[in-house]
Amino acid sequence: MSALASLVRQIVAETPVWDMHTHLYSPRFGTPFRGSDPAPADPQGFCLWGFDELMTYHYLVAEFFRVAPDGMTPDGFRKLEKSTRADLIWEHLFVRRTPLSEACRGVVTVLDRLGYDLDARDPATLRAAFASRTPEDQIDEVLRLAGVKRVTMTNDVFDPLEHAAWRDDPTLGGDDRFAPVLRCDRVLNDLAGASSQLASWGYDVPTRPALTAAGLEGLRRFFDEWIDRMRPIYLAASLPPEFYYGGNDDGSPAAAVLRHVILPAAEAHGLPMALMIGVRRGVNPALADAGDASSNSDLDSLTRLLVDFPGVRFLVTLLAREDQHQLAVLARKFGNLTPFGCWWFLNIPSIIDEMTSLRLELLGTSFIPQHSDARVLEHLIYKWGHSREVIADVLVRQYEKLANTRWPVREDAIRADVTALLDGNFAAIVDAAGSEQPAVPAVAE
Ligand code: RAT
Ligand code: ZN
Repeated sequence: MSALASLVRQIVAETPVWDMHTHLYSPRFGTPFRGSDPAPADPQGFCLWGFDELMTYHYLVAEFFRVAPDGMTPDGFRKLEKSTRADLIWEHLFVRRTPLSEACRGVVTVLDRLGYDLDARDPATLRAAFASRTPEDQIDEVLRLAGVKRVTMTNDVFDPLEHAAWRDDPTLGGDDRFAPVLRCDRVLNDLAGASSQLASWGYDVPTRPALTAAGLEGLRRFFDEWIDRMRPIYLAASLPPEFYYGGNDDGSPAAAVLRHVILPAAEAHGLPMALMIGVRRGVNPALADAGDASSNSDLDSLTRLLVDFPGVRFLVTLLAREDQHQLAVLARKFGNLTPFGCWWFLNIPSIIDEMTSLRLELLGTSFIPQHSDARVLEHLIYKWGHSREVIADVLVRQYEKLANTRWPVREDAIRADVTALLDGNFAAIVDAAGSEQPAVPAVAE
């Protein structure tokens, strides 16, 4: 390996990351597993860690159902104890087969980095290794091993349990290691359902039709109140492939709510808006959260949003591999668009390599190459470990091409580039948005 290649690899390996999209929660949200900590577990808790959570991750559930024993149905599987489900997945994906898929290899990386027994065929040995830790010890150890300085949560304001938790304790977002994000899928994808939910929580939102001026104003008041309560660092939503925004009020309720409520709220509060487009939910409903797939998105709709809302910073990730080039081209045209991450089914080394190369070639370092989407704390170890290797490969190739000219490729420049990619670009977007924070205009009555 050349000296330049090893320097780049070392810098990528040691630069701290701000993980801009995860489904992790701080321990303030309670944890269903306390390991060796004698405090009582909270079965409804959101902070997930440990062997059983790792094994029952929906990525692995989907893979398990390709090889599950005859007669095992998703419904029957869900009714089993979590530890029984974990044992089954371990048996079928790790003992009877070699763990070659990315999600399986990820578990192996986690066990390896934590120093647990890789020869163990008995899941009880591994379960006990995790159980010897407390949640706080594990958080410290995982953040250290993953080189992650801060994670970003996904706080679903329409999830009844999470909604209740924030109502009871508005300081939930106060753990600096876990930044809050207000996620609002439901109001975009099921407006009628979201409106009746809000009405049942006592908000003055007509249940149907919600798209009157009064309904939109009621929704806006709800968002203003919850932005003040949660203090999110950005607003976020995932959208289906067929999401269409025509720049007028002829389209779907989702387009109207974005146009009249969410994007104006983002602008008024100085918050970026993350859009994750291209998920086709529930193609196999029996598999529940393991049953989603992807399809191509309408980039013309995204273009119209960028034209109509130049004052909003958009963080965008798309689920279809085929859309990635067009997204990068669009980012060359709009400074308020930052492509981020290799989302979900794209978070595999071969595609991270392809996407990071094309983004680097079209955008220089002005993008965010990766987020983890971790749902279980220990995921951070493999998602970042594997991604860092690929990001380093891509950078080495590009720096070596430069170094083959007489351009001096210096260590301080490499450090600055890598810091921008893994932390600084996102921090700048969030900070810039935060520092703008214009006064929130009163909603017209
Ligand atoms: O990657 C995932 O874990 C998915 O289940 C989704 O949560 C997706 O990332 C999302 O945020 O909607
Ligand atoms: Zn996610």
